[in-house]
Amino acid sequence: MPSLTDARSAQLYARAVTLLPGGVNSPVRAMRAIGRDPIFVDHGAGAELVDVDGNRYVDWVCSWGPLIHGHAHPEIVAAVQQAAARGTSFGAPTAGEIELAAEIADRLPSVEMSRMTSSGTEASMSALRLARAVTGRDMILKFSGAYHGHVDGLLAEAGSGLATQGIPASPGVPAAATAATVIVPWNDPDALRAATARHELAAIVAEPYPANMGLVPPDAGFLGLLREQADANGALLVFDEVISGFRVARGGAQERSGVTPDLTIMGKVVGGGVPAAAYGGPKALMERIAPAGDVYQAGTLSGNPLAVAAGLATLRLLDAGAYERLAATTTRLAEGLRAAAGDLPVQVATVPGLLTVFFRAEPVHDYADAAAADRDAYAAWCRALLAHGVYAPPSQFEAWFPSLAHDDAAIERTLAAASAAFASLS
Ligand code: KE4
Repeated sequence: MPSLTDARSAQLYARAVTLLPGGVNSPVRAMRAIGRDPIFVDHGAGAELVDVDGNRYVDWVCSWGPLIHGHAHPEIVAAVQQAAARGTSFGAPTAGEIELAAEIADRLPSVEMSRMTSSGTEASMSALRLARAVTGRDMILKFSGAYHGHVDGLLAEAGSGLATQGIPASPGVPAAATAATVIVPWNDPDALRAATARHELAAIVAEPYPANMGLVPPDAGFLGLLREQADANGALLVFDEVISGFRVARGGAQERSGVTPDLTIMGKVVGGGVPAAAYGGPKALMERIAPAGDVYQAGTLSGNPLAVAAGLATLRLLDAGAYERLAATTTRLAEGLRAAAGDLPVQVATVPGLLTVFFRAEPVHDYADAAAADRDAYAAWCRALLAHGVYAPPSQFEAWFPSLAHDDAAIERTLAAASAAFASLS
């Protein structure tokens, strides 16, 4: 197997760990889940990432989703450059923020009004604060394996038995914060019904196409059941579309599934790779947010001109054919990976614009299934892919993010590398 020259990455990593926790600014980048040190990036171009040692990779992480047009798209770069030349931040309203809110509303009819934040975590935290204010209730129901950012109350694991109060999943998270969180398994109607029968909820929050336990699509009818159970319980239904939004369809998962949430959390694509996220919903709900209403939420760089410029350019480049092309790329990749895996115990889960390769003989239906996948095999396969010039998500619990920059050549390169990597396992 070819070996990576990573001397410069190793040099940078040795210094990084003296200044940054784990040498990185976000844990998954450290590549610990695949048993190697991180690769430091020099630049990206289209579907390609080039590291500081000059190794070139077909990149299927694409910054975890924002880069739906690939790296350094000239029109997005130009938009950011032009915005920066006029000033990087004002702490005052700009016309671009109105335009971006309008583009969001045009794609997501349920989001009549939105508020921008600088991260998905902030957007999640704010949407749930609004749900609690609107309902006058505290309890939030989430699904095991789903991730909505590092919000204290949502860094929770299921307590003893199903449908009971959550327990902290990280030191530093107060038990009181997770006591208002109830966690049930994904795709489990009985557990969901038991929890909604037992608790008066402020909200049911879900990634409609969960991609933080790897991609585990909802069973037929399950999203509809979330809507029905939220209504029966008097809770809001909150879709976390940070990943699925503007990716699985022009109108995200709520368009593709036909299930409409009360509030939507957005991120990634909406900022085009510059820090930006948002939450939104009907005016009647959103006008509770300060200063229109009494629910406080704020952010120095919320709606930042550079992020707004990148987000507007990104959304406006997503023309009618974009989603067809992205779906075709995803299908081509998924079918090729299944073929390359041959008789190996591998599942390839996919929805348009997203994909996960699980090392497991049976389909993955929930987090327990995902956690039972062979992480060592995934890690070895991922390391082999890197050696063959393909940068796949360095964790079994993440998704691949196809982009419009991934052409047939990128797919062919990936499938050749995947075959070689699968072969190196057996
Ligand atoms: P941020 O705070 O990282 O911008 O967004 C949090 C978030 C919220 N909701 C969903 C569905 C998300 O996937 C995320 C963040 N996604 C991860 C990747 N699975 C970001 C990568 C990282 O943590 O470095």
